[in-house]
Amino acid sequence: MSETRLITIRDLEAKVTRIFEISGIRAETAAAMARVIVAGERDNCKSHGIYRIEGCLRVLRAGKVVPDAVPTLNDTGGPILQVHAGGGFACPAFEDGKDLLIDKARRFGMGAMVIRDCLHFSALWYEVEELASQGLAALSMCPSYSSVAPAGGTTALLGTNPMAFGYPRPGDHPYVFDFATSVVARGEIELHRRAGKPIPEGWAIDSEGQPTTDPEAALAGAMLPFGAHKGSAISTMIELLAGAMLGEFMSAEARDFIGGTTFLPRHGALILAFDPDKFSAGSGRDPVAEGETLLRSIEGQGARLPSQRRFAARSLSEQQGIALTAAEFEMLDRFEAQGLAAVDL
Ligand code: NDP
Ligand code: PYC
Repeated sequence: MSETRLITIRDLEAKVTRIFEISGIRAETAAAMARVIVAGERDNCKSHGIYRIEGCLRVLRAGKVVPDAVPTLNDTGGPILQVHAGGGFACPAFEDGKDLLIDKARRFGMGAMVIRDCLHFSALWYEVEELASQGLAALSMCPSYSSVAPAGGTTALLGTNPMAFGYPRPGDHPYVFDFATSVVARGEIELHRRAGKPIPEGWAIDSEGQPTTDPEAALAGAMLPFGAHKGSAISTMIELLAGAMLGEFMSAEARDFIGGTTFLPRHGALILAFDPDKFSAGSGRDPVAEGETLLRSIEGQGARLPSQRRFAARSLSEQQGIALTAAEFEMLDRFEAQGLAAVDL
């Protein structure tokens, strides 16, 4: 194990914000990106923590994302809110639209945020956790770029297509799960490649369609959906709901537009928020209390709830700071000193 040093959440956020600002990103976007990335690092979600900075700088350097895009809100008054990210990063678009989405969910019982033409590089739990913390149930999903073969197929067509769900809990962190519909996120395979470690069997096939444990061959071939045909169907649903239905790219078009899978993809995103009180109206039952009964029964069996590991990691980071390796500090210092010049295309 490499030795680690601690950095406070605040100091890491300031450092990551500076990296993005000196790389030409407008200040509000840089700050929003830093919040999301540092939240990933704080919660020990390494595949979407500071490791993602390099990918963001590379798309910037390649001119594949608009660094000064200002999200614009298109609210026609109904339950659907459209936020045009203008080819910029998704996180400021979500932040700018979030309050209106919450208002809509409270007013109509449900609200939908459609983010158009964005670059979504982050974990989705960040979005649903914010909404569930306001007492709403929430679902978030987006396509990615073709890197996953459908179950029974051999060629990358679907994206890693993540989906996250949040449900409020009284006096506690909300219930949140968030996963790629591939066996793992692509970032996880990339981290194995960098560490020179083989990937477990069952994650991917090579470009000949044969099972592989070589991360390089996996990245060149196709990842596999989780749960065979079931994950494949959920992934397909995400292509349809958050791609086709929105009039935004599906993963194949996103890959063609960006020119491969070496840069982060551009596409749309769909975030849904529901007010449990409005849905349960007239039932005489408390939807959050009912949910709590179930969640406690799960815990009562000794099973862990999704996000419990993450919340425990967060609590530790909040108490002691975030532990980073010397190599990670060196990477951050290099990015801070050199900006876009620190990354290769
Ligand atoms: P993981 O498999 O690491 O985790 C999936 C979920 O399952 C988490 O909520 C996790 O909670 C929970 N979990 C894990 N183990 C258990 C267990 N034993 N019991 C109960 N719950 C458990 O996630 P993935 O590798 O699939 O995805 C990682 C991230 O990648 C996600 O945040 C996703 O949003 C992101 N991603 C983003 C994409 C994008 O386009 N922006 C594309 C693809 C992925 P916990 O965290 O507490 O372990
Ligand atoms: O890890 O699969 C992934 C991913 C794609 C885009 C952002 N994360």
